[in-house]
Amino acid sequence: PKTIYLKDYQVPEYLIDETSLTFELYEDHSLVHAQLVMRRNPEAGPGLPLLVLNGQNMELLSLRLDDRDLTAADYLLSPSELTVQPDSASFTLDSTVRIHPETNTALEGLYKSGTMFCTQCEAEGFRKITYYLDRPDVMSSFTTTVSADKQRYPVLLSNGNPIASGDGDNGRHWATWQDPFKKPAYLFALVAGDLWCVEDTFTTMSAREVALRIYVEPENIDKCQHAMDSLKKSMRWDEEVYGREYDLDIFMIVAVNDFNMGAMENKGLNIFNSSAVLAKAETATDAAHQRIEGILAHEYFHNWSGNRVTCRDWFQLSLKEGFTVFRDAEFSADMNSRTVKRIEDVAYLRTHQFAEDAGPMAHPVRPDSYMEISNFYTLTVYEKGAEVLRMIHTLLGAEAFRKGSDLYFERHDGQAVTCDDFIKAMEDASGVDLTQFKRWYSQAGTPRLDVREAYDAAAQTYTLTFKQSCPATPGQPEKQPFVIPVELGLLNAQGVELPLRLQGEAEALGTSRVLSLTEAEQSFTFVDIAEQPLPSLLRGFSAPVKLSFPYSRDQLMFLMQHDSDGFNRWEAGQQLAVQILQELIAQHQAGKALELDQRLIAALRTVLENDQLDQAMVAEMLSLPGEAYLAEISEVADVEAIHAAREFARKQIAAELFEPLWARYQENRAISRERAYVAEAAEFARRALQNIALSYLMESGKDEVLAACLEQFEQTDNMTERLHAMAVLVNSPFEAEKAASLAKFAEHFKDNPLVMDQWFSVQAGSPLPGGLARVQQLMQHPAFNLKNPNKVRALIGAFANQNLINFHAADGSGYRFLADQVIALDGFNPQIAARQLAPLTRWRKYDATRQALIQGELKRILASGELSADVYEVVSKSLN
Ligand code: HT7
Ligand code: ZN
Repeated sequence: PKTIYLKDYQVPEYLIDETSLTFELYEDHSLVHAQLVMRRNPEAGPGLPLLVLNGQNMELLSLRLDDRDLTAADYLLSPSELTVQPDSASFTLDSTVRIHPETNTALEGLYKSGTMFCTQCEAEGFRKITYYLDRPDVMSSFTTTVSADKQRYPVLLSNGNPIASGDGDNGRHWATWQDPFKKPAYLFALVAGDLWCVEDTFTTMSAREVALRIYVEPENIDKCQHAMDSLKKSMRWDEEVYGREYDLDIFMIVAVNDFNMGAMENKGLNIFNSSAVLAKAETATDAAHQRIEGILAHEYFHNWSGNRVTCRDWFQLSLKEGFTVFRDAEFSADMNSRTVKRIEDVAYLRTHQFAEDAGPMAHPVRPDSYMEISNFYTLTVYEKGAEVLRMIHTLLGAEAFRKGSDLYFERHDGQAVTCDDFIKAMEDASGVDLTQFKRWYSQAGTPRLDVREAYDAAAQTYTLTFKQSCPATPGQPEKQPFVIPVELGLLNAQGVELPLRLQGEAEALGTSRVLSLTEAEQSFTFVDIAEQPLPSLLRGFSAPVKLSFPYSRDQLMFLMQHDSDGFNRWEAGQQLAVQILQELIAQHQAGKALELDQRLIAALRTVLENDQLDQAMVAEMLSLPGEAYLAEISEVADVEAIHAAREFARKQIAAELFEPLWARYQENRAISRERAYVAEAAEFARRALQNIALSYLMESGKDEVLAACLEQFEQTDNMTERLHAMAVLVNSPFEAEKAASLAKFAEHFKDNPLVMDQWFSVQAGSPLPGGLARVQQLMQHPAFNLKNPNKVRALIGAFANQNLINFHAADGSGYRFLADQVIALDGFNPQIAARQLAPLTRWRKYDATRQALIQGELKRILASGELSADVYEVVSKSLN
């Protein structure tokens, strides 16, 4: 495969003003007729160069240029392009192609999910539907007619508004849709199926009524209400917070079972993985409800950040994805607990994106090159991209940021633009120069920030010195200093926050403020500091960096109790736990008996006994840093020592804090028994605490806890309680109860694929010995299907990403298994195959033996035959 470079970008030679498509869908093939009204792009210069259209996996049946039928002598056909010589600056090109959605297992382009036809065109799927200029800077208006058998496919959908429909011959029917907004081909969508829909309306801020429809297979019609509520909340929030109004008369969502990602923001016709839409108390957990709310918002917000203003090229992906993730995170923070949302996002970023940034696939938020763009829908582009937006928000303040986003949407409505255009709008609206800040878009790697303090009692000054550095990443040996916003406060010995006045300032500016670091090393001196303070640094995780300050354990315990910043209270607890777990890891490695620093117990006891604290915060503070995070922050990750240390700490906590945990569990379980399930923040918080308490309590092995767990499993109206009870049983030594609960659950939910995904994941994630054998056995289960991405993620993905102790088995069996699955998957779904590779790309983190075993598997994949560009890119870069 060849590498594409950002520096080679050129404007398109031709433009497509109007696109008229006709689809004839049949069981054994489909026909696509495309009429493209085209013209020479005036920005591309003079002359009439060759017109090169993208197209793959299709059979060209006819081609016509204006009124002239073209024969094979008039065009050039390759496996990926169709080349034609236009003879005037404006022309119409008509083509008819035959394609095979019924055998399209890659789930890209037009394909079948069950009995339904659907599409996925981002990033480059449209070229598998018809010959086209399949690039985001070619924007066209689309009119689409779909025809299919009426009985099998009573519902025929595409983008925009329905303008005509009717019956045809042989039991067929048709519908025509017109999208008034110009869009790139990646936002095209088509759906045909036997679907039911839940309907509602939304009245926009300018009093227009919009029809809302969620289409699902008939058996899922009872699981749409949460998605509909989330959609309406998102629409209102985007009006209130960003002044963005929906623009068509109808907004449709379709749920499909076979989908490579979470969802897709096609104009007016979003297509969702069914796991990102369907929820009701009995079948979806609280986490699933919250994920659905977030994804609904994300896709809806794309209508402006992505669709009305889109990307010039795929290097600019974070322009829409980073911005939209930032928008959806703020939405979720407003709908639920802001601090808890931030904690969850930061924990995820630090565990997974930091690992990506430190590995062989590390790339900037705006990559410079790629072989296969599907590989760049990454945590860096999405999550780090959102952090970059958050930093702009922090540096500019909410008001100027809003002015900047208003200017951006106004200035670029209907255009395909770059990250520079976005930054320019922010600069113009705020007057802030973001030139140096833009390094966040071009430099990969996670910056390190080392902080030291100096207190001068005589002068009553307190100086913080920040030293930033960033490790080398592929192709980037040296880095220039970043702009790093550090929000901080200073606490005195009573935990009171001090007024913050920097040397040279006339007066103090509050007790929490943002310092903007711009140099490799920089000092800030605060004046009027009467006693040695304790700094609370990087509040709210104001920048995606690895901060290091030599806190003692006692200081961390103090911050846990007194910091006014909720995020930093949690962070202090995490740092305390990390220090103590690292000590246990070292003890394990030295062959010593493990001994837990009792300060961890004392700190958690205080948290558990604090009834003023939000229950969701209590649950978060009780959660020890995960094994994957402990691996990420290790020089060399010793999976056995990490697992042993964490398990030991959990057991100790359970033993020492049994009473307060039991009290918290019982009080919440009693409430759960009395109340019907409600999907709202306070209840999520309550159940989160109830469930984490149960996990610890089960470590005790006591009969009364087992009885409580079984009672929760049996006597509940919701999946949050049932699944968690089953999960803790699965991880327990109670073999009979474990087998019985798994069997009962599977029998009850065998016809619900999304619930069975959870059943697979719980077992795949169990750290008990024999993990690989269990996963291999589960792959034979009738509910498992390697062709379905959700099943792959639920079983293979959960094993490789969440079950470190089994996946990293010293004999390399986990690696061999994953490599086998990647090779198999690559034969029919390259995107999913490449995504499963992530854990193998991290080989440098492990000991020499494991490094050799993983490299061996990567080489075996490389030698296994003809690979897709997707898998080839990840494997070859990982071995470099
Ligand atoms: N913008 C969407 C990206 C997407 C995608 C990309 C590659 C392959 C399949 C895909 N499905 C959806 C999703 C989003 O960020 O909203
Ligand atoms: Zn997105």
